[in-house]
Formats: sequence, C-alpha cells, structure tokens
Amino acid sequence: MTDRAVEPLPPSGPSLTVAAVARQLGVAPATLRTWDRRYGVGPSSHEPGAHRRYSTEDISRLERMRRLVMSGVSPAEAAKWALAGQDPAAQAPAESTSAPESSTRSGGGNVLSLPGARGEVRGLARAAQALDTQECQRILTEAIDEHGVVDAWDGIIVPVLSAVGEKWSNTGRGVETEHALSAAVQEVLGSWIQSCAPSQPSRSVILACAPGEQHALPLWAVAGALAERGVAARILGPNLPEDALGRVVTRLGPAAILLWCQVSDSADVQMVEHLPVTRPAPTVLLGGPGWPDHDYGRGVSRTLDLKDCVERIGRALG
Ligand code: B12
Repeated sequence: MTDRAVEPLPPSGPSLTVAAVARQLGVAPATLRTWDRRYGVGPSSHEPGAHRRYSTEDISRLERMRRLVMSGVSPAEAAKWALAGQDPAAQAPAESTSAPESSTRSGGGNVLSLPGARGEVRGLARAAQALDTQECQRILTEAIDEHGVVDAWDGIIVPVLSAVGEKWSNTGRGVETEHALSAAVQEVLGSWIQSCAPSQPSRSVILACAPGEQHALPLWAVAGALAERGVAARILGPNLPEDALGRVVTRLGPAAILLWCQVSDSADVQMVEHLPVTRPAPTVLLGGPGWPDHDYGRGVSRTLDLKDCVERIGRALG
C-alpha cells in the first residue's frame, strides 16, 4: 500500500540494538522480535542471555523484508526472499508479489462487495472506486451532518473501508481506492473538527497509533466524535515511537490515552506496560483488532467500538 523513505544504512560500523534498528527502519521493536522469532530474520549472532545486536548485513536483510511487507507481500513470503538475499520484483512482474487473485471470493471482481448496503454506502463505494474524492467528501460531509460522527463512521465509513480492504486482500488491487477514500475521510473529519471548534479540556486527551502502525483513521473518528461533544483531543497520528509517547504522557499528564493498533505486528505490549506513571493516573484505552489478549495491568483496557471509546474518554474527563 504505502512505502516510506528510509535513511541510508551505515556502510559499516558497530552493531546496533533492536531499538536503534527499529528507529532506523520505522518499524516497532516488537515487530523485529516477531520477525526473528517466527521467520528467523534476526541478528546473525545472538548469544543466549545477551541483547540482540544487528550487523549491517542483518539490517540490509531487514530493510528488504520491511520493503516487501510494505508492498503487500506476506511476512512469511517476504522472509523467504529476504533470507535468500533476493527481491521478487527483480524476478517476476510486480503483480506476482500481491495476494493471489480469486474471482470467486467476495470483493474479488471490479466492484466492492457490499450486499444489502444502503444508498449512502453504495454511493460512497462508487465514488471511492471512481477516485472521485470530491464526491466522497460531499457524501461524507452530508452523512456526518445528518447522522453525527459515530453513526456515519459505523454505518457508512466502516463498511466501505472494510470492503475496500477485503478487495485488496482478495485481489491485491484497489490500493488507489483505499488511499483516495482514506484521504477523503481524514479531510472531512478534520474540517468537521474545526467547524465544531472544540475546547481543550483541563486534562488532555491523547490519540495515537502504536509504533509501526499506519492505520490512523480511527483516531480521526474518535477526535470527530469528541469534537461533536465540544472536547478537543490531540491526534498524534500514525507510528508514534514509544519514547515519544512516554515524553508526551510525562509532559501533559493526560486524562485519557487511546492507543490504536490495527495490525498485530504493531502491537507492543511492553510499550503499554512501560508508560510513565503520572498522577492522577490516565484511563488507557487500547483500540483496534491488533492488540493481543493480555493482562495489561490497572487502568488499561480494550475498547471495541467508537461509541464505547468516546463515552469512556468522556467519563475519564469527569
Ligand atoms: C485504509 C487502510 C490502509 C491505509 C491507512 C490510511 C490511514 N490514514 O489510516 C494504508 C494505505 C496506510 C494501509 C496500509 C497497510 N495496510 Co491497511 N487497510 C486499510 C483499511 C482499508 C481501513 C483501515 C481502517 O481505518 N480500519 C478501521 C475500521 C474500518 O476497521 P476494523 O478495525 O476492521 O473495524 C472493526 C473494529 O476495529 C471496530 N472499530 C471500528 N471503528 C472503531 C473505532 C474505535 C475507536 C474502536 C475502539 C473500535 C472500532 O469495529 C469494527 C468492526 O468489528 C483496512 C481494512 C479494514 N477492515 O480495516 C486495511 C487493512 C487494515 N490493512 C491491511 C494491511 C495488510 C496493510 C499493510 C500491511 C499493507 C501493505 N503491505 O502495505 C499496510 C501497512 C500497515 C501498517 N503497518 O500499519 C490489512 C490488515 C490485515 C491484518 N489483519 O493484519 C487490512 C485489514 C486489509 C485486509 N483486508 O487485508 N492500510
């Protein structure tokens, strides 16, 4: 789907820690540990009991793996290519790196699969597929005006996003639709927030994505629904590094923190456990299907939908 520029790798030099490599590649430390554990793409020499240290060659391999995963290759497949020191793009047409085609599964053709969907949903899907971002924005603005953010998100936006995602996973196609729709959703929610002119609560609300996590739209939905209630939130966007979050929490002493994690590779349980202690303690909400079931400790809990999330943030603010 998207890719990002990565700083050039050092030509040689001392081996790096997992945190330094994670920073350099723009992925979560937990992802690097998972790639090592599951696929054997880790440091070439790792002595039991010692910290992982990555050599320049290890980092090049990880960079290849990251690039393949970001271009849509499954992690298992990407690991095989990375370990073999090869790039599938150099061996075969680009489409062979996409998920296999299937014309029988739902969403596999040129249309989005939205059985029984209401008119606004079909209209938004059509506009998104036509890459008509103005029409997407018009439909979204009207939907939010008419139904409010929570209902527009759950009833109109989520079904279309899910169908777009499903189509991509079935056919490897539709990334452009996904980008156009995401941009329109973010744009409209941004304007909505501005138009509500929400005021900053006495203790802040922080909305951020876990490190490595690029799916930030739900943060905008939460901010939009809070704005509707007059409450301003601080959206810290995608891929927030653990140390940055720590600094923000210490600095602002927030009443509530939402950490979004859409894909499990971005879920960093330790990051949640290492949040700085502030008084009064914030309500920490973990949103998104990427978080594993785990006992995260006091004050931390999962939130499963937008309404619940916004209500709990409201309660945290008192
Ligand atoms: C838009 C999108 C992108 C955009 C994001 C743009 C942006 N500004 O956010 C971009 C292009 C960056 C992107 C990138 C990628 N994406 Co993407 N993306 C999506 C898409 C279409 C929508 C994401 C979204 O906003 N979801 C939010 C809602 C719509 O989805 P949901 O979580 O399923 O909703 C449920 C719950 O979370 C809950 N819920 C809904 N809203 C809310 C709100 C709150 C506050 C709460 C608490 C709960 C809640 O209710 C829903 C129903 O149960 C999804 C499809 C999908 N179904 O999500 C794929 C999807 C998430 N992406 C996917 C993938 C694989 C990727 C990439 C790895 C692909 C690649 N190789 O490049 C990358 C990198 C991701 C990374 N490391 O973060 C997969 C993830 C598969 C998996 N389970 O791991 C998905 C599911 C597509 C698919 N069907 O395969 N993506």
